[in-house]
Amino acid sequence: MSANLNARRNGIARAWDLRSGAVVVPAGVHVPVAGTDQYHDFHAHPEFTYLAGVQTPGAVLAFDPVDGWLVFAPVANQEDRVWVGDGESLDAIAGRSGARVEPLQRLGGWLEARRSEPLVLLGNHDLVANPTAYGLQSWAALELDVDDQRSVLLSEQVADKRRAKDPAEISLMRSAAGATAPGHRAAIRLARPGMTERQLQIEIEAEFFRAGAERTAYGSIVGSGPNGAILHSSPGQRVFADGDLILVDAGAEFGAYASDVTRTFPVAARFSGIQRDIYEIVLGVQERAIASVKPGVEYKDLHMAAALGIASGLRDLGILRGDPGDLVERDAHALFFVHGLGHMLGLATHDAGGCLAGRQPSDRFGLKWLRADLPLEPDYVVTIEPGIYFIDALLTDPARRDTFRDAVNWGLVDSLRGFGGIRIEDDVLVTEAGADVLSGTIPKSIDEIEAIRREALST
Ligand SMILES: [Mn+2]
Repeated sequence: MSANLNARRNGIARAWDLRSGAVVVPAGVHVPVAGTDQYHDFHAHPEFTYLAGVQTPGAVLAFDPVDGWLVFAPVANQEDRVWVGDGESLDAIAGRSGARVEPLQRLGGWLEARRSEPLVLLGNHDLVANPTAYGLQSWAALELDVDDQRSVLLSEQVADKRRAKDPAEISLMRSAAGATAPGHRAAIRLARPGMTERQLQIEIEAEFFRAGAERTAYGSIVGSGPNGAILHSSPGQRVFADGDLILVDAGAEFGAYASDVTRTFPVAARFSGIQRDIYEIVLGVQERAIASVKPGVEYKDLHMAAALGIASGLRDLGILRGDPGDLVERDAHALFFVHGLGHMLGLATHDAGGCLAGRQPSDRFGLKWLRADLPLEPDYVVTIEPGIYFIDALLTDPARRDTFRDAVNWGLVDSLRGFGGIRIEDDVLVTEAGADVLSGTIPKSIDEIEAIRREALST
């Protein structure tokens, strides 16, 4: 791993091509929970994790073109050792990272020696706001000149490199998806009428952790019945009823890498007629998008093809009216498919580098939540996650009802309010040949899901 990390850092240094100045990449520090003596769960800044290969709270990765790379890491004091233990030794950090490691106390001197040079600040900018947490007396006293423009440029260069995952990263992402699979299978198997969203969340996450997850990659979403139409619905005390759909969007994190998977299934042994019709539209759109993944394809074109598929499916069901191409042109499909087709995945769930530099997110209703706009290349990992939802906040908006008065069969739509939503999401590695679906072992065909539900409800 450390040889691989040295190659990664050398590649970044070549891309930066710095002739002068220095770069610091703080990991971030423990953030206190206000009003208590506890701390929020620590997440190292992804730029630090990517370049240092460790996730040490309070550490700073530093670089200058003469001395190369160096990690400054905190050394446990007596109080730390009493309450939380010794922590990882500097030698152990050096072993995992492959970089030279110095105690954090030397950071101030290292910075002072670079007082007259332009400084690039990447990673967590809390170093400036909270220098004492890194053992520095004061930021102002160091009289350093942070070059904001250069910092943005170098951060974009790191994001460029982060798009294509190297073999070590792909292996971690396979492990994350591998730990996610049993959680989703358990959800489809264990859901019962009378159970709450929260109870199902507990079963899902227990499977993630048993399968090796270090934590969940994001707050698990379990939306039953109408809650399925809330895109990020937090699992609560709602009780599953026989005719509900359950939407589960949950993923394990492994080695700091995320997985992000969604499945939707009925509480009953079978999808109802309209549930099946809409599920078939979403699944068809998702499978066609995955089949279209290959190097050179523009992600936005995949999104637009999915929008067209959803518009024509909803037109066939009599929910939308008119030519599907015109409906997409007017963003009528976005009343039901309001988010983007997916996003980059990696050290963050919505990973860095989703939009190519210079491409601005559109403010069009049908595109403003599209988080990826770039041509696909080998070793990118993206999610493919179309959905159809009946979202009260959009469907009861008088202005939208007026704009789309002729494009939508409002009588039919109003009869479907409370349906919830259907989303199907997989994690897709782009290969030379096309797509390698990292989460592909998780059931999603109607036959597979109904077979599991039938079996579950008969025992
Ligand atoms: Mn996602």
